[in-house]
Amino acid sequence: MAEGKIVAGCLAPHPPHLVYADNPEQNEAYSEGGWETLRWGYQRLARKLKDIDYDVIVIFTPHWQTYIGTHFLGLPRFKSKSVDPIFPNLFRYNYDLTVDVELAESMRDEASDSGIITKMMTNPDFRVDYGTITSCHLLNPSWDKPIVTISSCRNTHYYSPEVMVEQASALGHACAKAIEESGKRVVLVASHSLSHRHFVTEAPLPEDMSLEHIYNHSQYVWDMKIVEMMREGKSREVIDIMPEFTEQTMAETEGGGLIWMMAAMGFPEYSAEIYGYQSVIGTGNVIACWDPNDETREYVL
Ligand code: 2X7
Ligand code: FE2
Repeated sequence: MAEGKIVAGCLAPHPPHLVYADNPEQNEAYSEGGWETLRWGYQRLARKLKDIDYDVIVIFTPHWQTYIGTHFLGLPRFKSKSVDPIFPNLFRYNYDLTVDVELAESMRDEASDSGIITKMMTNPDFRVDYGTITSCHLLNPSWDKPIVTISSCRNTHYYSPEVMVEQASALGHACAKAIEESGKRVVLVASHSLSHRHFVTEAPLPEDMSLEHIYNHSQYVWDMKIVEMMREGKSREVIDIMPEFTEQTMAETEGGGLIWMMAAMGFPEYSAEIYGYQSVIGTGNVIACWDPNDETREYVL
């Protein structure tokens, strides 16, 4: 059996506003559009992924928060309605997704062997979080690949951002080992925004783009610094300054997704492809992809 491998790693923010703005048939709310810079960037990345031969998407989400260990989706199918707890007006999405349980269990076993507390989610009524649904929908709207969702253990809050770097890196190494042994071709997804201070009052019409803007200049400068380092292939350095970035900008990196993905990919030294940056209710969102294949890696934006 050929060795399994990670064929792409995507930083894929999940504001439910982006699904709302797309008006897919699965979502009950109706919009007049909005946030095109991000949505068009996602469409371009989704087209790239269509041309990549892969078996499964493995996604790490900060909106499945677990306090004791890391959990993995552990049943072959989950079907329900996902309602965003903060924005039920925007996001009531009927999903029906399949899970690669074999890979989920192997990642769990490797993580457990490396000392991480783990658990499989085998409750058939479990409602999959909107981070998973939003990022997966935007990267693969046809939902024709199985997924594995990995929860975010609350290390940053329980301990510190530094402990999160250690724990999420260990999890990344364990997942990479399981992927290698699986023989499968895998797309990794870190589902989150960058800076995360946000508005506290919603606009009367959520998609009114005349009211959308970055929260403040210093958040924006931090985000641009991180994006620049991604472009320069400085992924190790991005993770090194992550504790400070997370604290200064309340960043959603606190959940560990990007740390996990960079560790699993061996801290790439090549440029990340950048597909777009835009604010959603003031939060900073970049869509980026690390393509390990020198022949297909592009300069996108
Ligand atoms: O979960 C989110 C997010 N990360 C960013 C923006 C808006 C809403 O929800
Ligand atoms: Fe979020």
